[in-house]
Amino acid sequence: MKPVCAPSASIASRFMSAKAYDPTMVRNVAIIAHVDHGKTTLMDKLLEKCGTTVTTERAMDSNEHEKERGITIMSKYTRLHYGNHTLHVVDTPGHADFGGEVERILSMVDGVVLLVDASEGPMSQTKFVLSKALNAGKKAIVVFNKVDREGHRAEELETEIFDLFCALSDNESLLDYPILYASARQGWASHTIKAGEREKLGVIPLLDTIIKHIPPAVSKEQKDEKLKRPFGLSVNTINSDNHLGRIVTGKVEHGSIRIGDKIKVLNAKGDQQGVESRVTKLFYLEGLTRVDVEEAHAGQIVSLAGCSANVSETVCAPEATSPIPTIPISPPVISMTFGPNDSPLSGRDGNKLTSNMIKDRLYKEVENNVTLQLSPASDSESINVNGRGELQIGILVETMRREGFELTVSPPNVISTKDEQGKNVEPYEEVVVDIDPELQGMVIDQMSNRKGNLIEFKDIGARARLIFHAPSRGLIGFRHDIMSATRGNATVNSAFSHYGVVNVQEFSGLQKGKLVSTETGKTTGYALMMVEERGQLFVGVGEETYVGMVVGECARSASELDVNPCRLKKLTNVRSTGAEEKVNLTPPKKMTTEEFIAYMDEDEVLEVTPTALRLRKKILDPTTRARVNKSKKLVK
Ligand SMILES: Nc1nc2c(ncn2[C@@H]2O[C@H](COP(=O)(O)OP(=O)(O)OP(=O)(O)O)[C@@H](O)[C@H]2O)c(=O)[nH]1
Ligand SMILES: [Mg+2]
Repeated sequence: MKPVCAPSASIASRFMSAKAYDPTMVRNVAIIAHVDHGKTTLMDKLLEKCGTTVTTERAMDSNEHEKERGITIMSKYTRLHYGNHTLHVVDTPGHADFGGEVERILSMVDGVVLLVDASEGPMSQTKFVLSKALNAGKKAIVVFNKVDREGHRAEELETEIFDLFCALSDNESLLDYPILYASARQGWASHTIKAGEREKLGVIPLLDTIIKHIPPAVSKEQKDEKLKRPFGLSVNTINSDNHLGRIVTGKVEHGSIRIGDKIKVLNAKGDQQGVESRVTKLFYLEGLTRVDVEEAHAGQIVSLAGCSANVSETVCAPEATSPIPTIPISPPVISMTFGPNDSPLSGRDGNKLTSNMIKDRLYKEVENNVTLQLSPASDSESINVNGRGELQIGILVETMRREGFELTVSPPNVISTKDEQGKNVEPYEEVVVDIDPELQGMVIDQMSNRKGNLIEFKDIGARARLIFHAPSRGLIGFRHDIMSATRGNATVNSAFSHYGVVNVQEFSGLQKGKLVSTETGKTTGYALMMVEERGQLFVGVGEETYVGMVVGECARSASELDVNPCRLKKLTNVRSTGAEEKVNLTPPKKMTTEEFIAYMDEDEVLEVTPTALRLRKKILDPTTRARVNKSKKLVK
């Protein structure tokens, strides 16, 4: 590749100062897998082996939601020193909703460690992340994890993995990958599966394989040319710091940078953004701590302060003229509308209430979270948030309510698009359901209501594995429904598979009957005892409710049923006023934000405040709602 421009004198002298640095000793690698296959646990052991004291399990899962939920949500890198080598290792999320986090870091690494749970085998997200890595030309190392478990299938999975590689890539050089067996939990990764032998070297065989198999950050041949070029870094993540301002993180693609150096920002088209500035801080993460440095060079992942670049933009030396190309990421598949809370209880809990505050917060979010996009909503007070799934958007809602926001959130809509021939197409997902064999009929029935096609069926030990292709539109709420129908027996995994033709307009029979309040006030035990006879309650005694709020699910009917959850028992002259009799009620069903998101019907919205989640009809007034519903039916 041609240098962007001839090296200036200052760069030439920088090259001298960078002489001691050898990018061929650097390896940049990401650990990728399906959810829960053990990536972050393996990171703990790599950190320990390279000298970091790890005091908590899954140390890289450092943000609040990650700790609470026990899953990784954001990709995070750390720098490790192994012998004379430097490794930047990126831990990535395995949940399908955060697949974009894997896509966005691929441009920073030169290879991947593909972890596969040796009992579960490759799952929907294994395919997704591997296909993205192979498409980007990244070399892979396959690690069968959880080999400590009884009845694992590591050896028989080898053929399945090879078939998967062949199906995803025809680049022969990428099909030649090493295989290791591991127990991240026990702290070993070995070329042999033989008990007694495999434990001996801990994770050293994996570290050695990374050094041997993953190409260096800069090859020997390109070393001089890459280091001589003007500085260029493609921004992968942004953060803000009260003292330093914006901090941008990415890989130094070429050249070197020192504190005090002049920099500028180029957008993807090569247009300069803002004015030139100077680097005020440079640091990287080593183990779990921040290490300040004076300079950074091609091949290193580093954070810098001193400019206001956005994700995917290029921070570079003033003399550079071209931006660094980035790998495009898949578009969002669902959309939800966020607006101010307009329920009768609005403003009681939160301190961030206005439409402008909500929009500003969301604009800030999408600056860093490139897998989310915003688009105008049908009313000017609201805004559409487009993302990958219910969990991703649910976590955003949860974060905002903890910051003091009140919101109204609509149910998710699947984003359809047009194919090359102009036909309407919508996203389809591959859904993998593992279940006890006697319950498989129930899964197939539920899936056929959602227009899912069974594409594969197999026995995995004592359980059955059913694999479907289904339109994302039909899958909203599927996980919730199948978990309640099977009392938690099913394991459901899904990931985006392809765009398919829209061949059904409506999904009938999925709507649930709701118990809708006709009163505003506090619920009473006496009233709830009667309401409970109609179905499952969402509210307990003494909770605030209002006209149009959904207080439960109706057991028998699929339409809405008006109920009065606030009725007081008529007083007799024997009992004293005010005192409610003790009633025995089944505890109300309390759902999380993302459970509500998956559960809401089209004519409902979720009221979100820092202390409450309330499901309500979009149109609260029953007469207006009945009129609108009637006219909708007539239109159909
Ligand atoms: N038996 C066994 N369990 C393991 C092993 N590695 C990880 N686990 C367990 O698997 C669960 C998930 O581990 P994580 O390290 O969080 O998995 P992950 O791939 O990082 O998950 P996400 O980031 O959410 O996709 C935890 O309960 C771990 O203790 C292993 O080698 N053997
Ligand atoms: Mg993890």
